[in-house]
Amino acid sequence: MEVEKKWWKEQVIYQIYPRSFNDSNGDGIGDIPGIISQLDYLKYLGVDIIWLSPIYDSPNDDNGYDISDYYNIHPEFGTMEDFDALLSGLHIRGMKLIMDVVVNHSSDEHEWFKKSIASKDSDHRNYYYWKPGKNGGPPNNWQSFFGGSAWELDPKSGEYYLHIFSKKQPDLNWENEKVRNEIYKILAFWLDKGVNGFRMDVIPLISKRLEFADATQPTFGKVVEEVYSNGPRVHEFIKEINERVLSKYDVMTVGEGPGISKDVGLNYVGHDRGELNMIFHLDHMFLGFGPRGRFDQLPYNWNDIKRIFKDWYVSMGTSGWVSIFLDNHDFARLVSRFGNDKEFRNESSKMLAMLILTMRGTPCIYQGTEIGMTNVTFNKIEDFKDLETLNFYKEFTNEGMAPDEFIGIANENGRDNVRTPIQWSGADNGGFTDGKPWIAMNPNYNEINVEAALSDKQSIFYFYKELLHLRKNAPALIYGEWDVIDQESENVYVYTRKFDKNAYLIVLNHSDEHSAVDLNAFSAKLLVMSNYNNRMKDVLIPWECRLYKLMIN
Ligand code: ISL
Ligand code: CA
Repeated sequence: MEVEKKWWKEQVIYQIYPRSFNDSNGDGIGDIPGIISQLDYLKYLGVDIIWLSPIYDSPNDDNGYDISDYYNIHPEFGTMEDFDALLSGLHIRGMKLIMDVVVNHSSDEHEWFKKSIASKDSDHRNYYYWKPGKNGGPPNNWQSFFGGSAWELDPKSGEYYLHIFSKKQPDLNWENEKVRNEIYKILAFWLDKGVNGFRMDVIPLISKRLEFADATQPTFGKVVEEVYSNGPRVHEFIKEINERVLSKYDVMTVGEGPGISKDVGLNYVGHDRGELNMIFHLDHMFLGFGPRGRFDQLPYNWNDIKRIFKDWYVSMGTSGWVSIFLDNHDFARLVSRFGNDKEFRNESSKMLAMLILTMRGTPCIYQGTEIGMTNVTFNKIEDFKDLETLNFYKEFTNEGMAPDEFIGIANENGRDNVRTPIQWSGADNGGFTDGKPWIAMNPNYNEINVEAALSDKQSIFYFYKELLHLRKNAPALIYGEWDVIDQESENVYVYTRKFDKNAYLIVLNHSDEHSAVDLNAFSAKLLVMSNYNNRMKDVLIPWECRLYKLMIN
């Protein structure tokens, strides 16, 4: 069987985290008019689909992933008119927009929750999960993703409500048909406006295991699979979303999901399942997460990453589809984590660009990565804004970890690394705002910024631009079979993509070392792109990448 052709396989996604993209009115917060003024920039780069992180009304406990009104734009981002202008601005340019839907939970400030918490007899009580405590404590031992119990006591009723994320993100009760109907109405509202699809936040978590048994697994990652993810009705619910809403439109969906392993991936995206179009699986992103998550790091290496890519490729076969990405708003900057953001920032950014744009899957580029933005170093806890970092800071330092040690770990792995604003120029605050940015700028904006990137033909930006153009016109890079040449090689990643009579050879050095490579098996080849002007024979320079066209007959 051949891979089915679909527009969302051929296009490339670019994620905008609106708070940090571009501020138009000097309040220090990126906004929709700010995005609109940069649409030509995005078009010039050559991306197709904009994934907009949440822009709905929200008390911002988790920067918009806690929604208090699904039908309104947060005033700090603008108005519905601004949104409509953004959507048409994209469509006029031949681009698309996908919304971030966060429907595993709402904000505790959503009117449903206000009614739900008002009384035990409220007709909205069962919009959420309420349980009596056990032995003077919460109903079970479930832990929240952001630390502490996943249950919060409401002193008035004496019952606890479930919140897998922060206590300001109560989990919606999908068992309740009224909740589902409300959600379908919301999705239809945005589709009727003309949006082109959805990124579905933590979608494998929407069906709960109603026995609410204690978690028994030793690591948080395993607990997620044991108790949170892939619940008994998850596929029934996703199919219903399709039948009731999505199937009536030509749109795409990408499900985000902790707990979707390669073994269950096809259940979500198999081409005959009627569920999602593709997934952001997180296996490679969770590498190095210890028993207690990202602030509890374990060593890992490139062979672990390569194994995960391989496993997913095999398990998807020609039936399922994934998105390929190495960063987003929840993880460290790609070049700081997987490349070398010091002496090889330029080279390793380009090598990683080549990786994500030549694998099988829809590439997703996070804002700022196209100019090689890096992690930031904060020196005091007050500089951090992310609730996850702040919660775990308390937890870990209460247990005796030195504050500086925690801050060091947060500077490597925390989510604020990717949330510092886009550096548009070398002007004050990197040209992001005329006011005071909501989170400190990365001070390296003098050197790393869009203006500098656009004026240098050798920049990371132009490398992305060229690759994006190349991929668009190379079915082999989109649909082609993927064959890894030497999976276990220590520093080098070599693979081919083949489709009909078209084939490419991709050669990547993912290390700071000069590394031997043997390409003699590929005699007839033409170099199309590389991140160095000079090459050595049988040796790759640190972070070198090459893309060849293979001559086959
Ligand atoms: O970043 C993480 C915490 O360590 C991830 O585990 C993350 O919480 C998970 O991938 C789900 O992420 C999504 O839902 C969260 C939100 O905070 C993230 O920003 C979002 O991408 C709750 O809505
Ligand atoms: Ca603003």
